[in-house]
Amino acid sequence: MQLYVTYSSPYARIARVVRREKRLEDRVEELTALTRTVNSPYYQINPSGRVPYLLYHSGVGIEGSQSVCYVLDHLDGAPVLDAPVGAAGIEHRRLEEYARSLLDGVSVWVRELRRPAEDRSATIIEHERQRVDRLADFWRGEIDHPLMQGGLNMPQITLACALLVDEWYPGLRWRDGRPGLAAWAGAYAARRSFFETRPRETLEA
Ligand SMILES: N[C@@H](CCC(=O)N[C@@H](CS)C(=O)NCC(=O)O)C(=O)O
Repeated sequence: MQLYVTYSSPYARIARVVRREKRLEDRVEELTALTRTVNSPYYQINPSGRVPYLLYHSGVGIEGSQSVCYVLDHLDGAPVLDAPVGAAGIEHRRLEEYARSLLDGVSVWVRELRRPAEDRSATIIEHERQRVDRLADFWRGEIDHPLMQGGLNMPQITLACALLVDEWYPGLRWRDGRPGLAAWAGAYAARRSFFETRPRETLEA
């Protein structure tokens, strides 16, 4: 079984974290994909060209961090990441979606910064900067929620991967005035699964 990733994708990092948390290193090989490149050989493997992508039994693959993590979590027959049933399941989904909203926002922002300076949109960057600021305030208010403090789950992993995009790009500046949220993220950054998937470069504005 092969998990295709890039080292700079926060979506791929979610799957890379789950692979390590579930101790699947021997069953799931982690391979880097060449994305955003004309005629990349990766397009023969996953036509969408996106990561993460998991090639599982009989050569069938699945993409997307939520779906890939679902498969990884169920491989050992002892899933721990599924949303609970009932009201707690609604809370789980509400929080995961807000974490994903932050992740989508920072991803658009950082994607813009990776373009040559003359191709960047100041409007998009400012729109996403304001979204990140609002959502960081939202998370400052929700970070003590029992689902964000208890056993590891998808809302936690998704939020940690979104916030820790500032390991690539310190310019996100969500930590300013939010020491509780910074302490929460710091605990995840120190876990083996996050440490091993930390960025290998930083990006300046
Ligand atoms: N909704 C997807 C988003 C995945 C995604 O956008 N991945 C980006 C990397 S951050 C990608 O593969 N981009 C390559 C491309 O757009 O060609 C998920 O949750 O995994």
